[in-house]
Amino acid sequence: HDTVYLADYAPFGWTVEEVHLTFRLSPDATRVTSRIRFAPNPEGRQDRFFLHGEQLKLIEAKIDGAPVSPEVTPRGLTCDVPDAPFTWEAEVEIAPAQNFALEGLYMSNGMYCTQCEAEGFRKITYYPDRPDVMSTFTVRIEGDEKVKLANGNPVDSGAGFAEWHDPWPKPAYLFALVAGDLVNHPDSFTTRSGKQVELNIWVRPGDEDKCAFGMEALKKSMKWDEEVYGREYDLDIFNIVAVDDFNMGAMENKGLNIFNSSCVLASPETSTDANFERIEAIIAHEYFHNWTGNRITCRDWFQLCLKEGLTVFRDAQFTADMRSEPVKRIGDVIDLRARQFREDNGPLAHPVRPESFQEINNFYTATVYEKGAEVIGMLKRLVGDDEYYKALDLYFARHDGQACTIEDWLAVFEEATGRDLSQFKRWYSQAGTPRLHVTETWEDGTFTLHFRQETPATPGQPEKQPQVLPIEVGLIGPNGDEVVETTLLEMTEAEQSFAFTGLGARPVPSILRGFSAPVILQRETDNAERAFLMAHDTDPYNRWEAGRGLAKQALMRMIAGGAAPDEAYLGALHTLLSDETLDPAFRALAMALPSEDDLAQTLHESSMTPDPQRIWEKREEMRDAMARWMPDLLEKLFHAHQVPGTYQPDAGPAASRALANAALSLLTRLDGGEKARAQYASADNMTQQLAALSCLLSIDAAKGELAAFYDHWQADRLVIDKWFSLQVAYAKPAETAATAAALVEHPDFDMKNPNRFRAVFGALSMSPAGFHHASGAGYELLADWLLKLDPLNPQTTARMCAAFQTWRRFDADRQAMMKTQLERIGAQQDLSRDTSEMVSRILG
Ligand code: B3K
Ligand code: ZN
Repeated sequence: HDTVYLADYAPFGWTVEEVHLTFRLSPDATRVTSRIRFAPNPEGRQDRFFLHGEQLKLIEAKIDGAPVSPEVTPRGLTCDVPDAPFTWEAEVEIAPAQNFALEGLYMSNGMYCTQCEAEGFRKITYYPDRPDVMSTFTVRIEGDEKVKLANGNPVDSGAGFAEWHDPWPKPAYLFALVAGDLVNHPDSFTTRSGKQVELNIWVRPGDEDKCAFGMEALKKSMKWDEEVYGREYDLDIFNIVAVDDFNMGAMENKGLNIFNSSCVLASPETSTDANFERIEAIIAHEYFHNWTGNRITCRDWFQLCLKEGLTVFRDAQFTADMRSEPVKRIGDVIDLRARQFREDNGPLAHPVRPESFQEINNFYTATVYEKGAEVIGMLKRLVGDDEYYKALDLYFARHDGQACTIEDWLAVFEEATGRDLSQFKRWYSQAGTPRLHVTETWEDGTFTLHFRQETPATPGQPEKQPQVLPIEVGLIGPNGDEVVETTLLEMTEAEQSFAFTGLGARPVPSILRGFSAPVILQRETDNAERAFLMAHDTDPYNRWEAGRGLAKQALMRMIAGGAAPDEAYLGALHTLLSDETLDPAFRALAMALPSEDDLAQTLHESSMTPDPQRIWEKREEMRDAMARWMPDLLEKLFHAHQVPGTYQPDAGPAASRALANAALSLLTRLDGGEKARAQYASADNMTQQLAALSCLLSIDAAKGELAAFYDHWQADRLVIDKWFSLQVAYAKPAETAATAAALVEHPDFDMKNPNRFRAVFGALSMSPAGFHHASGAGYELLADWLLKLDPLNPQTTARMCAAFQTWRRFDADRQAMMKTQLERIGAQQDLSRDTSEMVSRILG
């Protein structure tokens, strides 16, 4: 398969002035006719006129009305064209009902829908399918479906047709079309300049009662973007459509966002608090793309973080404003460490702006998204809030309507702030997680922090240069009072020291407050100091971090040294949990132990070989100890944080439920599931029901409830996804693979539906002790099913191959078994480009 390089970028030789498309819908033979006005591009002449096109049947092509015979290959066509503006017309036939890759035009439960990002438009018609080619689109849809939608504003409709016009020039990846017998949840929004916008969420009949929350989230997002970034919506209508078969979360198509139904449909009975929070965030994310992504898009796919990093950063700001800022930050750091650090420290490591790829869909990663957002956060910390918004205003003013690069983005910041960002730019080009070592000295009232940074080699990048690290630091005096408030240290050298003078006594430093840079902090410290910070730090993030450090130390000593659960940790946790002034959501987070994978990663960092089974057992032992150490407190928390009255998904009641349910999961270890069973029986919302069911599953006492749950919810596909995944997630490690293998025999298992496939196999690969069970059954089962899925849906297959990315961490037996499975996948005839690239990168 061919590799594409950033260094090879060249503009397309023609500009596109306008695009007219007509769709005559039919499941097995949809006809798409295009009329496209091309003109030679003064900024980049090319000799050969090439249009992308894949899996298309070309019926006819014309230039300025005269038939032509282009040279057609499986990747596209070339044609002789005049050296002047011309009109290209083509008719192609496609088969949406046969499209299981869910890219291009496909069908889901009888409805037509599209997914074009990154390179799916070429499966709809011949076109320069690259983000720097922008044009207005007019779309006519012909078919009997009740509802026919496309981008932009509606211009005309009648018996069997609808016409849409999108006045904003856009790249083809933002094209969308939906047609089906859908029903809508309507509303409207008046922008701050007084423009009335029609809003709709379109769903399958029967899902109408699951739209209200998403609609509120949309209106809040629209208002927030006006208030915080000064960005108004720019069309007469904004449509969201829920689709059951979808490869990812959602897609920001101009004026017509398409959502995985799991990321928009919500009701108290069927969705958990976590679902509600995620839905609110994804709706915001896709809406925010209207400015950061659509109005200003990417010049090429290497610049993906330009829109994704920034939009993730914006949706995180939104969630922090709607809910709790520290809780959002802590949750994001947990995810970053779990997914991005894992990627950055293994064979899949790549820069936030990659420099080559075979299949761009493989680069919609935690690094591009989440580390990309961290980079924006660091920039904001370095320049300060005022300068940040000044730079953003300049970005929107200067680049509106353009397809841009990271260079354009940084130039705007340099100009708005007068800073030189050339060193900062390394965050975009250097892969790998920097290690930040710190030591301290104390002399004559001066406290000095000595930092040393170092980034390990990553594939293709043996040597690393020092990066700009914004390090936020505060100092706490021995009596627990803060003596130096949060101060931003700007580290630019490989080694650098910062002194704080005039102090009366040696302080305790609180370093990397708010997780101000995505690094691994390496510092010799003891538990007394951690407990001190856990009690006194004014920075809630570092207060949590201190507790996590204590828990991690305790677990590491149990795993590596056979120690008993640390009473100092249990005592400190008891103190923190008893503090009723602390946000219950914060306390619930403090109660969660570092994940199995986090511990495996840490062991590996310290040159030890993680044993997934032992990690699992020691975490279980610690949780038993927690339950036995504080039964009265847990009982008290459980009762004090019950939420009376009608279920509300807001942050306040959700936080109470999180704490009560965290207590319940420990209490279940003591009471044989009595309280959990009672909660299950009386629950009137999915949060409480699922929490109780999980508790019962964790002690293997959920047989009756599991069957009742299925009977009750069997008609609700999103709830049944939960039913599938919980059983795998809570199986004992020796039974995880067998549980998954049994579930795929269930009549409701459908490998073609990505949500269902992920419910089973995502849960398998995210249960470390089960997936890495010494028998190798987990590896083999996953490989079997990835091989089955690849011919149908390469994107989802490739993504799930990442389960094997940590293979080199483990012992020789496990390594050999994983390598065997990776090689087995790699050897499959006609393996997709997506999966083959992933397998070869993982094998290294
Ligand atoms: N931009 C889309 C992701 C497209 C993924 C293509 N494989 C959703 C988002 O980030 O908002
Ligand atoms: Zn996005």
